[in-house]
Amino acid sequence: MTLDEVRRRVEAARAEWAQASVEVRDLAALEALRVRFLGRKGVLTRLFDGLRALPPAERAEAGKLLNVLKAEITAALQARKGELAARALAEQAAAERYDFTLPGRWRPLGHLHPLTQVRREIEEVFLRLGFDVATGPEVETDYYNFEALAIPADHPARDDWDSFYIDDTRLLRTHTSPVQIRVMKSRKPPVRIICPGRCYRRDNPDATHSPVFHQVELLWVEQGLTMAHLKWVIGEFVRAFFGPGYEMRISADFFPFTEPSAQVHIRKRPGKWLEIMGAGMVDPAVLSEVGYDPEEVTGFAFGLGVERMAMLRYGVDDIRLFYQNDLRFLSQF
Ligand code: 2NL
Repeated sequence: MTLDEVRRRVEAARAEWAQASVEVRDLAALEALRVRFLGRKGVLTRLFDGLRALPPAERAEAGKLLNVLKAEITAALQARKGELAARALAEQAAAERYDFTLPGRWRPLGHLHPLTQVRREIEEVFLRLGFDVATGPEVETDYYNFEALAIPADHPARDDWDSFYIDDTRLLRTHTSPVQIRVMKSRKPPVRIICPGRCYRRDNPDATHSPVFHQVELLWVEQGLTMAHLKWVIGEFVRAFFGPGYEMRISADFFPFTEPSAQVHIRKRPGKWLEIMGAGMVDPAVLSEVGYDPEEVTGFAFGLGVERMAMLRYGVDDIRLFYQNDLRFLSQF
């Protein structure tokens, strides 16, 4: 080995580097190039190893040449690495850029069932009027569901509440009136309550009947209450729930637990009369049964169907729609 030979090899290595380095497109390729030239078995390492074959007098000169090339390559690698890293970052930023003007992805949002919405609305009307909400069991006894309400076992009126019996004495309540019986038996007058809840009757389902349905009953017992108070409360409800501009009509009806009994219709002129509830003055026999003195206090009650209120409010013509859980129907509320 001679100094001239070292010069030729250094020039060859420089040319090889110049050509290879322009082809580098990414950091991985750059690293491969670094290993190829500066690695343990790299081009330069082999050249440095070759110095040992030179006469000592020429080693320093040859070593300088190699060190210059090594410095060139090291500097070039450093510069190129910076360039490629900056470019990679810019490409990543461009790929991940957010477009804040794009519309968001639609997420279905749940809401309360229309019957729950209507029930709560009815509750709020009466809560504002000073009534408390009372609830009770859906599995009731004969006594609370019928007898305390003056509907004895052999009474033909029981047929009006054709019921689901569990055994000889227990049944699914056919109305929420038993809740009122329970409350009256546990409190002294005055009593001002509403009793919302699920009820059951053995009806074949059709557009206006469902074996499961919901009621809100109201009860006010106090000294000196008359039909005039009943009419006032119902009028307040009609205005709050249906809005202003309704006429109200009260006519005679019959329920075993009220005397007199009434049915209530409303209409918006021009329009037809719509029945919204049954009502009446609590029968003295019912007051006595719960331990109240009918000479001391009077009371009135009414019962309305939540489904019926929802149907009137929203123009729904088939009660079964509330129980089919079809989102095409439910999502409209
Ligand atoms: C209707 C009729 C009504 C009552 C419910 C009642 C409860 C007690 C005493 C007296 Cl504890 N009455 N409730 C009174 C009249 C009518 O409901 O057709 N509802 C849908």
